Amino acid sequence: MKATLVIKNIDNLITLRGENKARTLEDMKDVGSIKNGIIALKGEKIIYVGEGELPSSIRIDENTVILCGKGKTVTPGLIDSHTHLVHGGSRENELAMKLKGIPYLDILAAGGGIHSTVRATKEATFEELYYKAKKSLDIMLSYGVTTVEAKSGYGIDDFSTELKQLEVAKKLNEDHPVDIISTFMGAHAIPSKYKNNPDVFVDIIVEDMIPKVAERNLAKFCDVFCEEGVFSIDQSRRILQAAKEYGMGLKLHADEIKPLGGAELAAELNCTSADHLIAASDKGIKEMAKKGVIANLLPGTSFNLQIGKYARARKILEEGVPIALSTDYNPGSCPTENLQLIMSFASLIMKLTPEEVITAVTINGAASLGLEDKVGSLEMDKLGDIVIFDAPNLEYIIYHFGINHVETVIKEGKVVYEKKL
Ligand code: IZC
Ligand code: ZN
Repeated sequence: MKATLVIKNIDNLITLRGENKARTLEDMKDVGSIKNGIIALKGEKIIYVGEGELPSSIRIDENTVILCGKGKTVTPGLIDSHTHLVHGGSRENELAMKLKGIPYLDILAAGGGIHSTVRATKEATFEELYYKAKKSLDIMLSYGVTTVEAKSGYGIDDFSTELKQLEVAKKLNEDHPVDIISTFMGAHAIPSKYKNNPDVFVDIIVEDMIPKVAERNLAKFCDVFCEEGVFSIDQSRRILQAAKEYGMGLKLHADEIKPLGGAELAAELNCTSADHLIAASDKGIKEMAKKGVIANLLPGTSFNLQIGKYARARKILEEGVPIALSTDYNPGSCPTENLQLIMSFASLIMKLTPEEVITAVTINGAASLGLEDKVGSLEMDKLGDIVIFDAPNLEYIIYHFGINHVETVIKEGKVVYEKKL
């Protein structure tokens, strides 16, 4: 068999080999490191991962791209499994309010926050949204991210804007090297029109929007912002049950700020992931463990909102819940595309080990998007999504924080990003 791309002499090859499923505490310890590793690809897929030299069954010729991993750390492509990628405008005007201590939910209740991004997203053309999101995707790719989840939710009751966001994500998925998995999140805020009768808006989401999104095949998942003053537990349940009937996977913004019982609901509904969990209860965490719901943690949001509290990552792991980590990239509560910074926060603030962190942004991120059989680890027959870090080991990437350590990104067997020196 002829290899089309080989990375050889890799000082620290982190394969994440093992079962294609979300991993918990014990299984997060062994990240399948190989010293003096070598990896070979044919087309978009991995054909060999090992130590030293290639076996004689794999040939190379003058067309084979050969990269050197001396002094480098090589990992699977990173997966950012929770973002609000496609949106109009920005919200730096909220900084002054944040510095005065005005809470996120108060800004939202006063008609700002998400509502201001809804206005900007409605006004933006398809092209404007496309190029703004593309710019963010380019940044994410440069930081080693090869798969991104993207939510709608800045149209809310304006369904054409919801569709516009999902269509932009679909087009970018076709045009851009980064793979995009779309999530319908019309239930992101209560529109002012329905302030006094939010259940009418829930009816519209359930009876009209979800069937139409499903019919157009525009979203793999459905998500709800289950939060005080936004969607209640009962409303969230109704929306997600409807989405399930239409074949969508389920996600939930759960217990981000107030302990409403989102973790419990995510377990009850067998959600693929419950995201945020900053205020999740002990009971909710235990129930998630029983059902195998992935905890998608977003420490950049605690940092940006200055709520002084982070999800209890160690407790969550010790109860047997698998953890994924994401940016939550959005204009209001986490305006950053930098997943490496989130990895540093997760370790230095949430006390996750480097092995737990890399598992959370690779195979566990893949599982939280239902992609664990395709990406998230470096093994035979998986896609050749690979990052070469200019770093001697994993600790270095996490410890030396706030900068980009990526040297080269390979997506489906092709070099798609190279750092300019
Ligand atoms: O635009 O504020 N938390 N939704 C729920 C967000 C943050 C995004 C935003
Ligand atoms: Zn979010």
